Amino acid sequence: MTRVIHTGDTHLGYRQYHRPERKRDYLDAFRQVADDAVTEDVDAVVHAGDLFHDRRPTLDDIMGALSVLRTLDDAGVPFLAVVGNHEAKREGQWLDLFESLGLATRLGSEPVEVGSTAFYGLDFVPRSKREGFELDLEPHDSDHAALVTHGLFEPFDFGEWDPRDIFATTDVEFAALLLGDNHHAETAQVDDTWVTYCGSTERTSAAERDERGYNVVEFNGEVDVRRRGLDTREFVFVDLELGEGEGVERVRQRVGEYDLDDAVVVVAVDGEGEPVTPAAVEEFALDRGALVARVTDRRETAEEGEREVSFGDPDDAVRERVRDLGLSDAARSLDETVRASKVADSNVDDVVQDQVADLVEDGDPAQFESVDPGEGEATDGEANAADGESNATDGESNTTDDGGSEAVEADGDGAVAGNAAADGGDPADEPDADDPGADGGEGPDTGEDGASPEDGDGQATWGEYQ
Ligand SMILES: [Mn+2]
Repeated sequence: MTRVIHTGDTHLGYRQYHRPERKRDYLDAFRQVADDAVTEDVDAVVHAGDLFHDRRPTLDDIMGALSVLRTLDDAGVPFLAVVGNHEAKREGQWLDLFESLGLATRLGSEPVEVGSTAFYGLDFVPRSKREGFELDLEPHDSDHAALVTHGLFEPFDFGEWDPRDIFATTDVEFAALLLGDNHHAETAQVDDTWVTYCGSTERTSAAERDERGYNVVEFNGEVDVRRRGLDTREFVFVDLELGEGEGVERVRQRVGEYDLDDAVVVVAVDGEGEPVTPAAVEEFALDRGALVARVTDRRETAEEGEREVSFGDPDDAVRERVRDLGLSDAARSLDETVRASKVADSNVDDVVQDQVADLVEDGDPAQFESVDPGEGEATDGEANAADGESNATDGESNTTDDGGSEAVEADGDGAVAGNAAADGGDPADEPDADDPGADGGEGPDTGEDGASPEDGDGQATWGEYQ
C-alpha cells in the first residue's frame, strides 16, 4: 500500500497583483500541504511541477521552499518532484539543489519505490520535442507504477497531448498519471490509467474560482484519488448583471453585501445600465478592507472594435492603434511595461533592460513575430521586420528548448497572446510586469493571469493588456 499527497503548481514567489501579501500566500499554501503531509503521515509528497513561479526565484523564495522541505524531511516524508515550465532552467534545476541537500528527489526514468509503488518522473516537455517522443524507463518490480509529469494532457480542457501517446512508448504500465500544469483539479480514466490534476494550491488567476487543494492518492490494488481543501486567501467574486438605469451605486451596494476584509475582490459587470468606472468601485472595496479589488465592465470589452474612440478615451485610442500594428509579443511586452503597467516610473528603465536581456537570452524567434491584428493579416513589412530580428537570435535558439521555451500555457497563469491556445484573457487581472519573462522561457508575460480554463474561448483577447 502507498498513500501520497499529490500536489503541484505551487508558484512560490508569485507576487500576484504586485502585493507582497500574495507572495506570502503561496508559501503559506505550500506549508499547509507539508503540515498536512506530516499530520496525515503520508508516505511521500509528490510534486508535479511549478514549485516556483519563476526560473529565477529570489533568495527569499528559495529560503521559504527550503524551510518547508525541511519540515517534510524532519518528519521523514520524502519529497518527489519534477520540473515545471515556469521554473525550468537551461541546465541545473532548483530541484537539483534541493536534492543535493538531501531534501528532495528528482523523479526520472529510474523508479523511486515508495511502499508498493514505483514513481517515475517526466519534466515538462516543450511542444517541439513531443514529435517522436519516447519514454525510456528502467523496469520496476513494485505492485504499481505512477508517472509524474507537467503539461496539458487530454482528455481535459486545453489538453494538447494524448497520454496514450506516452503509454505506447514504454512497457511500464501506469496505475496513475499524476499531473501538474492545468490549475483546475480534475480526474479521469484513460484506458486503465487514472489521470489526475491536483490543481494549484493558491489562485494564480481570478479564473481559478474553485476551492484550492491537493490530491491524496492511495495505491492498494486499486487507485483511490481524493481531494483535500486548503485554507487560502479569500476571493470574493461578484458577477453583476445591471438593469436599465442601474450604475455604480448598484455595483457598490452588491459588493458591500460581502465581507471584504483582506479579500481579493473580483467584480465583473454586465447587462444594461450606465457605464461603471472601475476605480470608483475599487476604492469602495479597499475602503472596506479589501486587499485588492479588480473591476471589469464586460460591456466595454464586448463592444471593443466597433466602438468609436473619442478624445475622451486616449488610452483606448492608443490600445486600438497598438493592436492594429500587430506587434510581436516581445514588442507588446515592452510597450506594456513602458506605457501601461503599474511599474513605478523610476523602475521602468531597469525592468525594460531585464526584459530585453531575457528575450535575448531566450533567443526564441517566435517572440519577435508579429501577431495577427484581429481580422487583418500582418503586412509584409511587419513580417520582414520580425524576420530580421529573429535572425539576430537564431544562434541561441536551439538552446532554449530545455528551458521549456514553448509558448504553451493554459495553467491559468501565463498566457502568451500570440499563441492564443487557451487564453481566456481575464481583464480583471493586471499583467505582471515586474516579473519580466519569468515563465520558464515561454515568453514575456503580457497576460500573467490571463489564461483561464473556464473562460477560454481560444481567442487571444486584448483584455489582458488593460
Ligand atoms: Mn503552473
